[in-house]
Amino acid sequence: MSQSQPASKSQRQSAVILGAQWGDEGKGKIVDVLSEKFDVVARYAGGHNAGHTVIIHGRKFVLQLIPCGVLRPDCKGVIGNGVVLDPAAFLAEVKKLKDAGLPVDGQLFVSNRAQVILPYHRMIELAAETAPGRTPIGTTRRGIGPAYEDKIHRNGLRVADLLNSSLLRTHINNACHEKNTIAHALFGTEPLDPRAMYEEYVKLAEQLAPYVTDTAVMLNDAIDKGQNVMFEGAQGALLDIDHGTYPFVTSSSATAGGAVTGTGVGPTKIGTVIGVTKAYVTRVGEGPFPTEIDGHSADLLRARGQEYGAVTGRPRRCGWLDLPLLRYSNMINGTEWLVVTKMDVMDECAEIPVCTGYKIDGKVTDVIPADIRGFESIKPIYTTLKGWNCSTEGITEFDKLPQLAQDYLHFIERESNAKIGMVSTGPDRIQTMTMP
Ligand code: 2SA
Ligand code: MG
Repeated sequence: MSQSQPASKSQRQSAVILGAQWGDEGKGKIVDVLSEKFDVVARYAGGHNAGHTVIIHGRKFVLQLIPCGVLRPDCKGVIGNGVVLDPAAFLAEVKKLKDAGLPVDGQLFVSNRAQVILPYHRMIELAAETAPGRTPIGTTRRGIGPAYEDKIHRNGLRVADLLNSSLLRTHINNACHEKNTIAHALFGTEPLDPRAMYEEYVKLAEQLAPYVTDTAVMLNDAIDKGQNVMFEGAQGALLDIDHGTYPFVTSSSATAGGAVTGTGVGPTKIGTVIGVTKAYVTRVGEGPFPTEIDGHSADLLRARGQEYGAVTGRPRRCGWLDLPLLRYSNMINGTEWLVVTKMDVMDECAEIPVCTGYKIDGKVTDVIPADIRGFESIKPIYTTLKGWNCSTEGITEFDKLPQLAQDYLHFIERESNAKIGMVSTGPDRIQTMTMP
């Protein structure tokens, strides 16, 4: 294993931490563990479609929108401009944290330039996902895609605009007119009432206002003062709108580049990139998955790993580790460090196949197809490693892992072009090891 560790406070380094696969790699827990070394944690993409589960001393927290850093009293949380914010979901999450006794006020900040999700975004997504003739993506139905559509179409409502009541009224009136007409014509959807929507959102705006600030200024000031900022990714690299398995992706920049555009901090100020990968792979929603398995092995991984959507409760599809995709993810993100999670979930696997390459049309290749048809013709090439067949749960030192588990990690490190900095052996904060 590598000699040094991922960004420590003494190195004065900011870092992007993101999912290297299709999301649900266990980023929430890792962000929480690493946030001890950071002064600020900032979300830069996605919205309340993310489900970050953190277990602290047996107590479970599921955060969808708020960065995991707020679970540490001395760490600030920022929702950057690249996020799409549902004000009602945000305030409900704030309430949940306050009810759990966590101090949120004065510690949590929302970008004035973040885009707002409104009820018609959900209405349109729901209608489109279920409309005959459309390919369903298997979205979380939170209105994420339609909110980003409006942003790129220069038709969105930003948090700063939400706080301006006359602008809000005009925006809601115009948008409802347009969206109601389109949704009714295309999908026969019942219209939404703009007046009721305005009344609701003007109240939400009032409650949101104390959290709103220019977070780009705040983050740059923090870094200039020598503080460490962690940029917390949502979803995963393979769900990125540009680099993922399009069209079966989310609508934001889940890769490292999104940290720059989604917060207003330039790339020269970000020190490193940490990718989080499971010891196997899962995916929720539709789309290609070359190493997907079913039957007993899939059931075992799903049951041991509790592989169900944190937001929607959907069972996640399971498969073996896909090294061509991990190498691709490491390349597009410039990943320096890997964190391998859920090692303990593999404890009962007698054998562990790992995909080391692809065969497409009879040719061995490491190229990731750009199109879905290309993905469908992949025949994964597997190397089968021996399982360790004993419990690794809660082990916190690399040397105490069974030799075969150490071999598995060495294999991943050698084949993935990134250094393993940390390994997780259970859901709790303390079930984590840093490499020697
Ligand atoms: P969307 O709602 O527009 O972002 O959906 C588009 C695709 O992105 C996938 N997606 C996710 N994949 C894994 N985890 C996510 N978060 C939740 C979780 C999901 C859940 O942590 O478990 O609870 O189901 C997430 N969010 C979006 C989605 O499945 C679509 O394939
Ligand atoms: Mg998740």
